[in-house]
Amino acid sequence: MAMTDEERFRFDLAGFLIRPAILQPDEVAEIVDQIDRIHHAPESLPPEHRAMPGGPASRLIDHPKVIDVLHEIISPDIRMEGTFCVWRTKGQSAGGLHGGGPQQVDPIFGYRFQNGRIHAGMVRVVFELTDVRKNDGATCFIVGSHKANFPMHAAHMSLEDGERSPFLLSYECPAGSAIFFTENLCHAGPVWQRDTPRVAVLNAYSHLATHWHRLRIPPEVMAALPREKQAYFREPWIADFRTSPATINTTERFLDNDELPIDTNTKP
Ligand SMILES: O=C(O)CCC(=O)C(=O)O
Ligand SMILES: [Fe+2]
Repeated sequence: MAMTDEERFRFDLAGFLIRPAILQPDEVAEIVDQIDRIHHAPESLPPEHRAMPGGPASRLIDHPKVIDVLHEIISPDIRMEGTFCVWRTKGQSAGGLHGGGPQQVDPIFGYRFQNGRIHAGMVRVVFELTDVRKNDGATCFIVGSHKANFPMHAAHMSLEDGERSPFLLSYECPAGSAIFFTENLCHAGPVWQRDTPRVAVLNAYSHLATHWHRLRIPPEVMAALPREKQAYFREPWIADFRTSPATINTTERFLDNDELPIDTNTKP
């Protein structure tokens, strides 16, 4: 168990958790440069670095301080579900509050606590690559809404100044921090308020047995990843009973056999 008691308590209580400054400044700078070029001069990058999670950003796929949390709150068997990056300038936003409450996008996103441990469905990991201060407009959350028993109430869904729910929380953190949240938590990407852009990578993970979003990762980006990182995009299943004993879809099996398929967006 790699999470501290306090981290576990916080994630369960609020639905999100911050691990501050888990990236070194040079790692942050390299990924910021990549995202800058992706948005403003993609041809200055090799094709396999022109989209997430390729190039310098591939470091984030299996960052040990992220994976240990995911193993505990999702499962030891996880896959990467999706990834995108933002270069968000002042005035831009991702949209309003969504998620939370009992109805859920689908029960597969559900947040449960059972047998002494957390079982989160899809989990988003936001890497903030610029310093974030209070009220800058980073991702915000209605705390506890991942466990809410009543539907989200209209009186708590505003992002307007003076009309915000007292339960709407955001965060401040240094560049290089990771924020984890269950996708069943009500959240929003509000209007960015700073002159310097918000640069962030938003990755999503889920249980190895599930697959919600079809991948949009360009094949050349996927093909250039090392096999250990491609393992996060292996087929979504646990056991194959066509063999006896059953074959288990482990990372080790994937690494031992280069023929095993990677999920790409070339399939119809
Ligand atoms: O852009 C943001 O801050 C939040 C994006 C979002 O809603 C999500 O990642 O699910
Ligand atoms: Fe969202």
